[in-house]
Amino acid sequence: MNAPLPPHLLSPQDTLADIDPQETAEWRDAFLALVATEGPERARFVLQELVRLARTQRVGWQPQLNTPYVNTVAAQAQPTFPGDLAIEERLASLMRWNALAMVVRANQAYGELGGHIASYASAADLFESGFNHFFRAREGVGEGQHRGDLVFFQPHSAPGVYARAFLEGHLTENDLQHYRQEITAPSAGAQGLSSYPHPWLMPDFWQFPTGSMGIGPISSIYHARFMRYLTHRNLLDCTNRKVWGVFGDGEMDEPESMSALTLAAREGLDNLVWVVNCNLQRLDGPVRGNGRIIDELERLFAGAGWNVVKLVWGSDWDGLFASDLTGALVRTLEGTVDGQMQTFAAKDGRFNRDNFFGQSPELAALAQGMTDEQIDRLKRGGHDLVKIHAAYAAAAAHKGQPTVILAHAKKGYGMGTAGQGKMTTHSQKKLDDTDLIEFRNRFNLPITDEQATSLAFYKPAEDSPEMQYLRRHRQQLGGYLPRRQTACDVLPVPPLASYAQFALQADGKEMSTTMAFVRMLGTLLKDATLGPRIVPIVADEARTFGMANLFKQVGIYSSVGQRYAPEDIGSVLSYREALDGQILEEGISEAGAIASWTAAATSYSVHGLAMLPFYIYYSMFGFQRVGDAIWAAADQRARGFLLGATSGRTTLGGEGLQHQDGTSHLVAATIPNCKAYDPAYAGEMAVIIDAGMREMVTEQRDVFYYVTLMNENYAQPDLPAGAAEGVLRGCYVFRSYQGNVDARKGLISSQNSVTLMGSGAILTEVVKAAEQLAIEGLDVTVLSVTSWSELARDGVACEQRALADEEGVDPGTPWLAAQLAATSGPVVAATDYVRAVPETVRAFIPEGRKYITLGTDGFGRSDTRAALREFFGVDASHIARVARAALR
Ligand SMILES: Cc1ncc(C[n+]2csc(CCOP(=O)(O)OP(=O)(O)O)c2C)c(N)n1
Ligand SMILES: [Mg+2]
Repeated sequence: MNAPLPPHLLSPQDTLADIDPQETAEWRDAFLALVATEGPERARFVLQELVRLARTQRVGWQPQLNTPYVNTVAAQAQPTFPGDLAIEERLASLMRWNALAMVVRANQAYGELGGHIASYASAADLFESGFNHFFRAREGVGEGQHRGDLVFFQPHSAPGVYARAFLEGHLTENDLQHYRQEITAPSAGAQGLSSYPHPWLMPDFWQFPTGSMGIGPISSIYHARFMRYLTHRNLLDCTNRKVWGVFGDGEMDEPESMSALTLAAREGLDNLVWVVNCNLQRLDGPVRGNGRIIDELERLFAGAGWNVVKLVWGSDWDGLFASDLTGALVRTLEGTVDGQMQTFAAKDGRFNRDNFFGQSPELAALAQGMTDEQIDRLKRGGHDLVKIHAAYAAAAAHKGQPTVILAHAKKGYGMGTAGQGKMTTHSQKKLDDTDLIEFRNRFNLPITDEQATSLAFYKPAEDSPEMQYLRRHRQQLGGYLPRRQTACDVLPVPPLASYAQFALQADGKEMSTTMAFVRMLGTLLKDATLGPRIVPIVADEARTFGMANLFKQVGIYSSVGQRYAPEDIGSVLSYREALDGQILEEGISEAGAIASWTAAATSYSVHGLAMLPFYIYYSMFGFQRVGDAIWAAADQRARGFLLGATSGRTTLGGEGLQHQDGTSHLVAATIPNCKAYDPAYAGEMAVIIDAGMREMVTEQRDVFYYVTLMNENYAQPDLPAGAAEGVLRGCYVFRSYQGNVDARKGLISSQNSVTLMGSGAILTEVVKAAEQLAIEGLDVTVLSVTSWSELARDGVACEQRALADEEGVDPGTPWLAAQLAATSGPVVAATDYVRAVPETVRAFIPEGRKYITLGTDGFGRSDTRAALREFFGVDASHIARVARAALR
């Protein structure tokens, strides 16, 4: 029945044979005597000395990262349970029931709605322990008030969180009836409950969007680190606050889940606790059917430097382990792989007596005193409130390291033959009458057969001991949770001219928009009020973008200061790390940097302290590389700047196919609260940054800005008077060129005007094309497009209003159409992005005007800018050629 672990999962010493048992016994006895007489500290010393000797003798000994397959907190070391166990168990049962009823009801009504029962069924006790004893809510943002813990909830266990909010009185029965029906709920006077935690959809409730596996875990690490940053920079004392994350064992397979473990350990984030619900199953089947996920995660986390607390067995196993004098029980468990353990979970007590305890006479003897029912009810650690509390308490008290609690559970716990431990349990959302009554019995729910089969929600009387207990415990922990709050300070933004005059009146000076941005940022950082709230973030590219001067100016954040003399110590650009350093240098981890940005960009809500992050990166490694994380940040209502530098497919010259971004503006346009700009000139960029800052930290709107920057140096004109509105709305008339009168006489076509539009670096090619065409006798108007997506949104909004045809509502004219109204001739648009970007505004080109788009479709490649622009057909001569052709 039990398969031993495969050899590659064993450490080298596991495979060694005992060739002299008598000698082994002597060593063993000597060691046990040492522990007994001298105590564990002395024993540890001697072991360490032996290890040192083994290493000097090159015996090839390696430490084992796995501890035995039992609880880390020994029964004797458990603190007294500080609650009323019976009440908490009843409460957990009620949460289970209401969560189950919510999902099954929704699916009875509309079979397509989906939802999950089995995950929360396995996690209910893990959630409840947190709610009753550990998760601190925000009391307020005043002096001395606790600002609350951060809790990341496993997304598909959301029904459990709704069930609790229902008992706490924050959601109504009507709301529960509209689980997964956000759109239709309001017409029934209810709040629709989103499928997963979505701050965008439930802005007063959910804080952290976790629906996409892996993003919750990495985000929780960077949020915990950001709390340290706020503390060390003396902006906000976060020392007594924690970040809790409840995640699935399957979710640990996501690269994002794992990628920042060493950062958490390196930074000593003892304000971070992960609870990994090791129910041994994911969606399709076992997480590690042929191994043990708890062992694997223990090795991984321990190796990464985390404190690991294994929560494997419930209290009723304590007696079994104590009676197991031969060690047969632990040995058998360690020889049982998860796939088998899942089968044991799915079967009844009788099966387990025969097939688990029946494996050896020693085990059979252990089970002798138990009925089949008792065997069936033997709890895994993740279902035992006392053991969970002990593990959480150990985690909360642990200093110097983040903690992971590996909680062993049964998926679909209590769903009986309908779902517990079943391969298909993840997606089960229907239960028949017998299953419902069995569930009721299993958890002693105070409901009738009729209530059970009709899936009646159950709420005890307000003055019942359960409800009083629930309220009292939450009061002691500062209030209810999750609750998303937005009260924060309003930050003033300095006048634009005070930091960007050089850009607004550039007077033809050559510079790149990246250089202009960095210069503006350097000045903004000096602003007494806003400056300290700015969070510059880089992913090992500060030098690429000419930001090295900021190292010295504001320092790089380091939780340990700088413990070395930097090689470039005498330089004005010296690499300076400091405890109160301001720059977050995330190394080569765009996933980490975007998580860091999200933490800063949501600080206004998570901490009640407005911060303003500027994350500057290679634009290719943003929406394309970590697009889902940006989507989650949008869901979390982030406010901040993303700066896609070296943007476009032809401005980056030699870097080639995997560095040249031709699509980020296309993706950015799909995110409703992202305002994306592709300015050509420093003056335009300055106006955009100014407006963005005001919108986000002064007016406090839930938008974020994506601004692309280039590294190409060219002459920067003054921002034309009155252009600011157009810059923000998406375009303005940059310049008009009168066709050369002599040349005009020679033109064959009767049409002699053309309109050119361009954005970003390609605007310079458009301008050159316009100059050429004017020499040839054409009248040319050039529109500088700063945002295709804003133009498209504005156009669509006008179109929608026109279609709605509501009385008294003026649909308005799309901004683009209005700008083009004063121009004539065919319209040619060129960008450094795929043609689909300028295509988004085709509908708003005035009727009868030809519209031709040029872009950089296809893979990028390396060559000079000139060669690339010619290759993609976005250089001046091609633009001019197309304009001429359009006139024919
Ligand atoms: C990025 C991503 N991929 C896939 C999914 C779909 N999905 C949701 S839950 C789940 C299985 C989760 O298993 P586990 O983490 O073990 O949680 P459990 O339900 O077992 O507690 C999957 C595949 C998702 N939400 N996000
Ligand atoms: Mg699982």
